[in-house]
Amino acid sequence: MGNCHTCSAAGTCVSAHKSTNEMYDRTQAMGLTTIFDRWEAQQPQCGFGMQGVCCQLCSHGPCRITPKAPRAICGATADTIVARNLVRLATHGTAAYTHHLEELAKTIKATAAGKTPFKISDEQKLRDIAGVVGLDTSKPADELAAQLADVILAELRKGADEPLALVNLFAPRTRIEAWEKLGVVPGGPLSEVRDALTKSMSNIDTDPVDLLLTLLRISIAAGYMGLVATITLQDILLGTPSLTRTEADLGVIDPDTVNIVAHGHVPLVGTAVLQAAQTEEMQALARAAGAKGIKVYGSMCTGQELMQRQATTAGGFAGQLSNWLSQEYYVATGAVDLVMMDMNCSIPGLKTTADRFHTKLVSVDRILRMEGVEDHVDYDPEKVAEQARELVKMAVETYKKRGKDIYIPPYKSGAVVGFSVETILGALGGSLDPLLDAVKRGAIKGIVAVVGCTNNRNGHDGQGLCIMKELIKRDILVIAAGCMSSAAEIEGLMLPEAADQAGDNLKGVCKALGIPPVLNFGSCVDIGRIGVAVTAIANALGVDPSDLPVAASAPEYLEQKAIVDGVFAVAFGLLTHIGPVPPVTGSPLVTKVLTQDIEGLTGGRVLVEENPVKAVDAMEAHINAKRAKLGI
Ligand code: XCC
Repeated sequence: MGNCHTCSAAGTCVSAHKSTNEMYDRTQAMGLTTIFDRWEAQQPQCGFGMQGVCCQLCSHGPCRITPKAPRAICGATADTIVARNLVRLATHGTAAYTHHLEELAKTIKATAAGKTPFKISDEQKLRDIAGVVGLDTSKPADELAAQLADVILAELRKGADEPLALVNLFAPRTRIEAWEKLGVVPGGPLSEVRDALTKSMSNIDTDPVDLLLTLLRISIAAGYMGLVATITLQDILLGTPSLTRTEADLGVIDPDTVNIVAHGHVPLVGTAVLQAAQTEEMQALARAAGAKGIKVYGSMCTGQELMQRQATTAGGFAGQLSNWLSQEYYVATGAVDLVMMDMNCSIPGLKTTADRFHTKLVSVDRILRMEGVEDHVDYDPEKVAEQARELVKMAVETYKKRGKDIYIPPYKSGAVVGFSVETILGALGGSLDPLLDAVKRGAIKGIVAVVGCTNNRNGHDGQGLCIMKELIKRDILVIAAGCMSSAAEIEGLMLPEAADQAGDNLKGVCKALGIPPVLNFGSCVDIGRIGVAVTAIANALGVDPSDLPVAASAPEYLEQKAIVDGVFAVAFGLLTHIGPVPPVTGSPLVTKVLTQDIEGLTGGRVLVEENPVKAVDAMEAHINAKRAKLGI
């Protein structure tokens, strides 16, 4: 993987990014233990866990499946244990998505009642979607928005036996037919979560095949509600992303300002803080404290959300710092005053680093708590304007305690962000045809969504970046979302100039359109936006998504939401590369179903390949086969 990494001056190469490598050297010199050290301390990791064949559900356990003990004490096989563990992971992910969606729906209702600092920012999308779900679109925007939020909340709470209307309204017809055949058209996600959790208790559903069908069901529920509905409501409230130029990497941190980081997934508090931070009253407070002003930065997915909506929200976003694996290192610059942690992906290790400096960690979501963190400003849509001011004031107070030990790695890159179906249509003059023509004539061989988390198993962002670079070299357009977006931004792959790293054909298309070869679709929730884009392309060509020269890759998947995303992509009909190897290899049946048999049922399958070039070989072969089948 050598040439995909940039080592620090000291030669440290824990990450694909120079900035993270330098910061790791700095934490080492300080005697601070951070994530890469804790990783080392955990090696070697348990082979049973890696294969998914450890069951701890009842007090007879833990049971581990071995050739000598091929069944658990209850009689469960490796197939049952692996499938059940997988369902539990996906259930967790789906549950988390419903929290994000519910917060948004409630915020829209409060906004419609004039009780928040937000406004309905994309009225066109509101009216379009309201029309699709059957609402009377002649109503005033606020009233309509409240009704739409009620529709979504009702969908969320539907029974498991009441098919989700959103699937019926938004999924390609051919997909619905495939899912109906399998009996996996889901009901309301909360009911699906309850059923899946109940089934995966000990001795309820012990049939691995039924558990895998449950996995599909819950992932489709998450796909249409957790992803598609969430991004739709988010666009309606905060604005559909539009093209913006921004900067990324730790070098964006300004040592002379009060620095606040929005960290997590739900961009509501972050947006309110962006607005508050720009008021003269707050800026004056910062100046009185000796700072030049206040800056709000992004981290992980909340950062992607804020960055892509600068035109519709308050603006004033100061840049994206990094992704999941680098959270301790931006704190270790010594120049971050306050981190607002919303929903998931705030690691407990952050507190140790924050304590070594002056940094204040604040949870801004009622479901997030961290050992040792005492400051909670739990998001309340009706109070968020005041909460935002309180957070900015906390940051100013903390700034006063900032020490002199500051090091900001001098690296940053520009990035063009804010791609979506709407911006692509806008850039192409209102029709997908120029893009489809480029695909048909082979200038764009295919499209791969490189999405999801970052993972140290193969080096921070190393796999993801290698895969993206290799794909564009082969004239395959990349769409990124989640922590993979940060990885690409930092390494300059989201600049139009990066077209020079693409194959000649893709380079020509990018230069003609002025776009980068890696398009930023935003956060991990924005995988829903990718689903919408693939649906639009499939509809325009009159084929099923599984017929398209398209694939997905989550090369560094990490957590439970990513599992759901991956399974949703497979249900959607896509070849889905997943790395590192998910904990299924202990089950011959689950491995075979997910990597082979399922293709005959949904058209998609999981591709497991840890070598990035070989993974790209397989995705390219898949794309070529789909092209041949389409006769293009
Ligand atoms: Fe978390 Fe979304 Fe994963 Fe990154 S990408 S590690 S979930 S922040 Ni979704």
